[in-house]
Amino acid sequence: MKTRILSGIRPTGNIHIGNYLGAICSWISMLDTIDECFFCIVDQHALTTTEDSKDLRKNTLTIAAAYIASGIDPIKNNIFVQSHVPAHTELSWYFSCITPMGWLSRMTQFKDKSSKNKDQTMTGLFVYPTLMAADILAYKATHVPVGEDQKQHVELTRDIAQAFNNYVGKEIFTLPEPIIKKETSRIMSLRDGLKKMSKSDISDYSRIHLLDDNDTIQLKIRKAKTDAEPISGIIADLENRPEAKNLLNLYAIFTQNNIEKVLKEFEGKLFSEVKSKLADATVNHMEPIRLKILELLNDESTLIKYLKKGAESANSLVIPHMHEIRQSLNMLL
Ligand code: AQP
Repeated sequence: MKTRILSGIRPTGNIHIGNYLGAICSWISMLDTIDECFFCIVDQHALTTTEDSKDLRKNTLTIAAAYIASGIDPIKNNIFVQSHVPAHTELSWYFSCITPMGWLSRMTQFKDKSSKNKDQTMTGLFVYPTLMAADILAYKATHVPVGEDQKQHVELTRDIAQAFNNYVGKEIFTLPEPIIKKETSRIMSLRDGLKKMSKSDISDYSRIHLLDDNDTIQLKIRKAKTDAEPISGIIADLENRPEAKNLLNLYAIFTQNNIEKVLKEFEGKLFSEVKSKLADATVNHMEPIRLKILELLNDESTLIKYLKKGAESANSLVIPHMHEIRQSLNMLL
């Protein structure tokens, strides 16, 4: 069977190294082994947090530039904007008609994001997982690379696919497999090692943005929360030191080492030394990507051309799938 991946990032706020390592790098590691890759900028999902809509156009272009600058070739692969492919919202409606509300109420992300003001929580946030299921299943994607936080939504996508197949009495969808890379699946906040790095965290110092310049990266890492203990060479000792674990894990990723080797390098040393070396390694890795993003953003028309080409390929793949889906629902064609 042909392998196909579909994944995406919401164009909300500032894209950060959690998105880069947890999503984009994991996509890049699969480019040679997967037959077809579709990378989406999920602008309709961004509308679930309405405060982000004023910068939607700018953020959409920035995410597209980030994909390309990180190493995704827009000619060989398909980079496109969700709203340029109408099948996503159409299929999402069909799914919302066969998805029990109980399934959606159990989603951790919905519970977290709606807990502050239940009465003012928008319907879009509640049905977000049916749109995500449509994003994946419209393409009949076989694999979905995501960070740990999205695992529950991919599991729900599998349940929705199975429920739809049962409803129409036909194997329309195969169940997609989540792919979660252990080391990069959960990059933590620089201010709180128990919280994931996130675009919506109110503190800019909690994350490193892909557009942060070198001095800002150095400053954010210098200010990152740590403890006063020297580093022990034993992995198990990191379990109660989440901030230390996160910084050492980032150093291991950016220097392409394993955590055991990193612990040996810093055994008995203080965090000032880790931070200084981590800042240099982060700048070395991220600077060329930032410069490339800025260059791409300077040539908007080329960027838009890539996105239109991606949407054409996406539409030509999903149009026959949608025909088959409508037929399975006994709609008049
Ligand atoms: N901290 C993280 N570590 C590893 N992977 C992460 N991802 C997000 N944060 C981390 C992965 O990035 C992809 C796209 O995320 P998204 O923008 O679509 O939604 P998100 O998960 O809600 O991202 P943020 O940054 O946390 O945004 P806000 O704060 O707006 O909710 C996904 O594959 C995700 O796993």
